[in-house]
Amino acid sequence: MSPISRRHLFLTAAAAVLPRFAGGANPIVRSARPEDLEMPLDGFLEFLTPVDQFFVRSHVYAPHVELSEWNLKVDGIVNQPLTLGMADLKKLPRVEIVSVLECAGNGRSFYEPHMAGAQWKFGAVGNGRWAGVRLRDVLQKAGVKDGAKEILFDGADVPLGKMPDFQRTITLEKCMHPDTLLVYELNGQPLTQAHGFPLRVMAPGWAGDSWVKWLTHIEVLDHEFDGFWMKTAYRHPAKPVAPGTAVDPKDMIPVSDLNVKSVIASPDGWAAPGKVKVQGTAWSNTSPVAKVEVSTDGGQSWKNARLSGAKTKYGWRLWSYHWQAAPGDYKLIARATNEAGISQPLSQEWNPSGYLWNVAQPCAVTISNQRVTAPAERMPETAQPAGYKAACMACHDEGMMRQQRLTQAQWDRELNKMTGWGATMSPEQRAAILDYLAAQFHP
Ligand SMILES: Nc1nc2c(c(=O)[nH]1)N[C@H]1C(S)=C(S)[C@@H](COP(=O)(O)O)O[C@H]1N2
Ligand SMILES: [Mo]
Repeated sequence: MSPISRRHLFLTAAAAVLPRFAGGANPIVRSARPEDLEMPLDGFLEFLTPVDQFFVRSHVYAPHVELSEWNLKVDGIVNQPLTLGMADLKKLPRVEIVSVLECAGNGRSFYEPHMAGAQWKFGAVGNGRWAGVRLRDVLQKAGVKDGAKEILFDGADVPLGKMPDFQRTITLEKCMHPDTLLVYELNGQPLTQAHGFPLRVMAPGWAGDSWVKWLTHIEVLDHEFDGFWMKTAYRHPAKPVAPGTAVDPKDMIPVSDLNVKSVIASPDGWAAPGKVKVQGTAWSNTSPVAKVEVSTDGGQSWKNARLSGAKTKYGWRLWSYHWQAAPGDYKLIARATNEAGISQPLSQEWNPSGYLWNVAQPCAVTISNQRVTAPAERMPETAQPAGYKAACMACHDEGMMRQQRLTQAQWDRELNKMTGWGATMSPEQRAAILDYLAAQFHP
């Protein structure tokens, strides 16, 4: 097979029909410690995502910040370094923007072959009304000097073990955009601890990794930052690669803009025959959603869905389509297109870290008078090997591993990464832990 046709084969396989039933009212706990929570499918029925349903992605434990002791330092190549308290920030004009926040890794669990990382399905995304001040106003107060290249953001969170501190840079151009904010409120309430109290970055249209939480320090740089979370993590290939390829980070570019995307929230796997309301949300990057089309026959024919909910630049749209459904098994697909004319792809390009999943994803729905329910998830039962708890659970719980479906070779690489970040185990323990992980949490 030529490389081209082989790639096509893999791409088609990656877009295979997936069983649904990801629903449920409470956030789905991917990891309890540190906290990674996913919004259930029901969340795609709401215009604004309630704070207690909003997904949480924290690489480490959420720091407890006392507002009375907190301040924001602004320095680097500026005319006037600043130390600002919340009262100082609140003197600047207040700006409110509705925007989607989506993790770059949302949908990672659908990629084949699988890769390590939080195994999100649909809900590492939410739509919020954010309030705060323009980052530009703060930067102009400090006076950015000529030669500024990018801006570094750091939060109050402390790394686990020898893991590198979570620090991210954003281009000067995006920082100076009037819609890039430092926010202190979500949906009319002060940010909660999980979402970055008291202040976080809001970079609308860009993936969540740029939205640094618990912000304490802004540094204007005259060079490209070379920290781990910019130079190694959150990069994806500029050109397509074959699924499973190991790509050198230097041959990849940083993740920035989100992709145009839609999710079907309902029906979730099953509906009774008759009039069925197919509905969900659709969002994009800095180019708003223009239309959503729905297919009930696996992509052979398409109908326009009705868009509803407020039309904002960065928020998601609600959409719905009334379908007269006879008993049978169907493949439903929703496909969003943005104002720039970019549509969701019908097959997904693979990338090594599983970022920016946005294929128009077929979902299987059974129309029947007999209710169809989700199969129960099986949990591993084998006894844990010696040293496993001490080596791994010092920093995080087993939720981190339970989500993964990795090969022995991939687990071997994860163990190298973790020992590099401070996990300690003897060679015998390492061998037993590797066997256990590969046997329990495999593809
Ligand atoms: N300081 C800090 N900021 C952070 C993170 C983090 O671990 N530490 N996680 C980032 C990632 S990867 C995402 S997707 C978003 C998630 O924001 P949320 O938890 O409010 O949904 O926060 C970002 N900001
Ligand atoms: Mo993320």
